[in-house]
Amino acid sequence: MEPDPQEHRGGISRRKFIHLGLHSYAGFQLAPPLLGSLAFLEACSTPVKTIHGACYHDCPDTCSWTVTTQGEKVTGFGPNSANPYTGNSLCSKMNFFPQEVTFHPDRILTPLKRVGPKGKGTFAPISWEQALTEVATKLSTIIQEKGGEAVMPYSFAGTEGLVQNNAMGSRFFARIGATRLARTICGDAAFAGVNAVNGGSTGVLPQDIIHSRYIIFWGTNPVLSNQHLWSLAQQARKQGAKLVVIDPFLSQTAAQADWHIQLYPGTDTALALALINVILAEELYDQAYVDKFTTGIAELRTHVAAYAPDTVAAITGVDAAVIQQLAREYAQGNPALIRVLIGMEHQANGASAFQAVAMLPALTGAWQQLGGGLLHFTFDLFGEALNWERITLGDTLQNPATRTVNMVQIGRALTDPALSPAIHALFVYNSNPAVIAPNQNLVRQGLEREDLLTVVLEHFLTDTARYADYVFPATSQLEHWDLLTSWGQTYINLNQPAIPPLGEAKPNSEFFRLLAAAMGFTEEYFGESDVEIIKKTLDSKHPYMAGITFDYLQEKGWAELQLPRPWLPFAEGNFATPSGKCEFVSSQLTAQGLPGLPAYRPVAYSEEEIKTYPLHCLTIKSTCGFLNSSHANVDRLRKEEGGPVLDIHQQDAAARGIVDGDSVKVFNANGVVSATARIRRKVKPGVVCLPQGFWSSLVAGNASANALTNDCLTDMGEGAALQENRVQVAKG
Ligand SMILES: Nc1nc2c(c(=O)[nH]1)N[C@H]1C(S)=C(S)[C@@H](COP(=O)(O)OP(=O)(O)OC[C@H]3O[C@@H](n4cnc5c(=O)[nH]c(N)nc54)[C@H](O)[C@@H]3O)O[C@H]1N2
Ligand SMILES: Nc1nc2c(c(=O)[nH]1)N[C@H]1C(S)=C(S)[C@@H](COP(=O)(O)OP(=O)(O)OC[C@H]3O[C@@H](n4cnc5c(=O)[nH]c(N)nc54)[C@H](O)[C@@H]3O)O[C@H]1N2
Ligand code: SF4
Ligand SMILES: [Mo]
Repeated sequence: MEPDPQEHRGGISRRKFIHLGLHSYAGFQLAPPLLGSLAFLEACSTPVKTIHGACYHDCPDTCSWTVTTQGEKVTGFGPNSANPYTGNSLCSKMNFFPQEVTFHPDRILTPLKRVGPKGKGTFAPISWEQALTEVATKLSTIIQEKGGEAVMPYSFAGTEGLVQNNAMGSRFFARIGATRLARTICGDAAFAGVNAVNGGSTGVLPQDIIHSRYIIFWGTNPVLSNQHLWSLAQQARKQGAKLVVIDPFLSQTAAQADWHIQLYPGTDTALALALINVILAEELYDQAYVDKFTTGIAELRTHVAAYAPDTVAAITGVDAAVIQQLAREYAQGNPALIRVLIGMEHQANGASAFQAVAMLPALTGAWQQLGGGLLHFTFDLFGEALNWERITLGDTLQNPATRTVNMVQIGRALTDPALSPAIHALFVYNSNPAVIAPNQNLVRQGLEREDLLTVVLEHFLTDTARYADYVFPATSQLEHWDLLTSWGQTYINLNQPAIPPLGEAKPNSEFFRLLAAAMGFTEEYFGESDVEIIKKTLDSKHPYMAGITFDYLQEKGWAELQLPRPWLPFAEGNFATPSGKCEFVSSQLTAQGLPGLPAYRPVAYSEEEIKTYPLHCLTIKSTCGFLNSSHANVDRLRKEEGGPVLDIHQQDAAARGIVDGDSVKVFNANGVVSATARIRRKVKPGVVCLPQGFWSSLVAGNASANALTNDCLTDMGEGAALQENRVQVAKG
């Protein structure tokens, strides 16, 4: 039976509890002045507990951590260094997680009801019971009058824990027949491209990067986004590996590479096809591997004839000689690894770029060596290993005929007069669409609708929560159970609550249980506890799970999937494509009537558009301190970041009379963002770059990067072309 954390509260009032919690953390660090005091003696008699958990963020590292508590106080927090992959460090965003999130003074700790205009952030506290009754009554009326599809969930990976992510929410929305949400803003386009070639995205394991001797980080910035992989790459470099970064921005990773290849944004498909052109022309490919384990080489050869280095130099802005040198070095790199993650998927033809890049290791036979091949996602391994039945129950319960809205187009969905039925109730959890979704002004216009019931489950009054009719306080990772898989490594983690929920916070799962009850739903599946869901999910006979049980995880916190070693998934073919081979011409795509080979297809702008908005604007994760929009309200991290900075080339700045440090406005038909100009050779002429993640409510001009982005979808995978934006910049 799941322990009831409330039981341990011992009747401490919410205010006192928060006070004690905060004080205790500070007390931990300021212990000496307390020595000899009564408080200190009392503290000594309370046993110290160590509780295992893991980071919940949408981050490929999924670090294991330990929390020490004394009574209900958090007295210590840090990495669980026993985990050999995530080791001795959390990241700068998370080092002070207890103070900066769980005990942050702005944390929402009671349900809130809106008392002012939408978006102003004026709320009054309300009891859980009253708030749930009001929401259930309004929701029932909407469902009765407009149908279940008038209700829409909006959630993403604010927590990656399998339970709090969506195990119970998905059941609730299936039960009422709500509009389904296509959760494609991250990863789907990348997956679609790699999947077309390899029939899945699992390739090289991240820990095997130490064996690589030629490493290409292609459109990924691990110094910020994947720090443990970055440190393993440094080990490989010490053994002689060369590190190449392909990125239109001089990222923190590019700055530390042996070779930075700075192409124009969105031109990777052309670059990859040019590398193939050179590798074929110079006979640098592995004939035996290609003959045995691939299909479509003849078509590929014909196709890449149009991508000669000279032609592609003009497209990518990368010299033909550089393209040739890269092709030669890569083909002869031994073992050669290409690391792709997410970055370039956010271009309009991002999926094609992944498709083209994914062909390279089969062409050169790199898959035959440990540390050679493509390193992408690892989530398929957990897909095989675990028993997903209780996590995906909501999907099973869904009526497949229910309509789907793409999360990328939430602005359109909330404002489109032709959408029938219109969305009348929106439930946001684990996401902050007013910051992270494209076309921010349209999203806000939708959220401003008086006839939209908006319910937000959150830790903080985010830009999205400010528009809510009701905000419910969510627990943080220190206060709830969860099970964590990973999309970037091979360890599973059990997160155990270290302290009782602060104030009146409840886990997402509990919110949906209570709302289901308030709606009069009596299905048994709403009664399942978080621990029951976790135990059933771990109940798997798959060999990867050998010895990994709930009890084991409760004791240790983490476990590595028991994968066969050496891990060489495609050394002898065995691709999960329909042909079982690496498909240069994708049969899965041709079966859908799509071109089987990737091609470089630039977005066709009119001359007028190019003249009005001459600069390509990237809106990337260049902030070290934020994770998407999370932590953007933490003073320490915001101070470290300063405000939003626009990287601009000297030439483009001079043409506009802009000097380093000037205030500038970046604008297009979607909106205007204020920033400080930075002229540091980080971008090529014609390209500018803004960080994503800042909350509009906390920056000058009340708008952040997504005020400039478009909600158009990528070529495959229905992803978000967040980096395909044209803008103009002016001083002021
Ligand atoms: N500090 C920090 N860490 C994070 C996050 C964060 O917000 N902050 N977010 C987390 C999340 S949700 C994710 S998905 C991962 C993402 O991690 P990454 O895969 O590293 O993705 P991004 O940071 O989006 O982009 C990586 C790089 O791709 C480059 N890029 C943009 N367009 C192109 C292009 O057309 N071609 C090429 N070759 N490169 C391009 C960008 O300039 C950027 O430097 O990071 C996670 N970790
Ligand atoms: N312009 C531009 N836009 C982007 C990107 C980009 O590179 N450029 N990157 C995109 C990518 S890759 C991604 S993944 C998305 C990410 O977009 P989101 O998934 O919306 O990520 P966050 O902004 O971090 O918001 C997560 C929210 O979940 C909340 N949260 C955390 N834990 C819990 C919990 O247990 N319960 C509840 N109820 N809430 C919780 C946090 O407080 C936070 O406000 O953004 C995308 N948007
Ligand atoms: S955000 Fe990523 S690197 Fe930082 S602690 Fe969490 S999992 Fe680790
Ligand atoms: Mo992401």
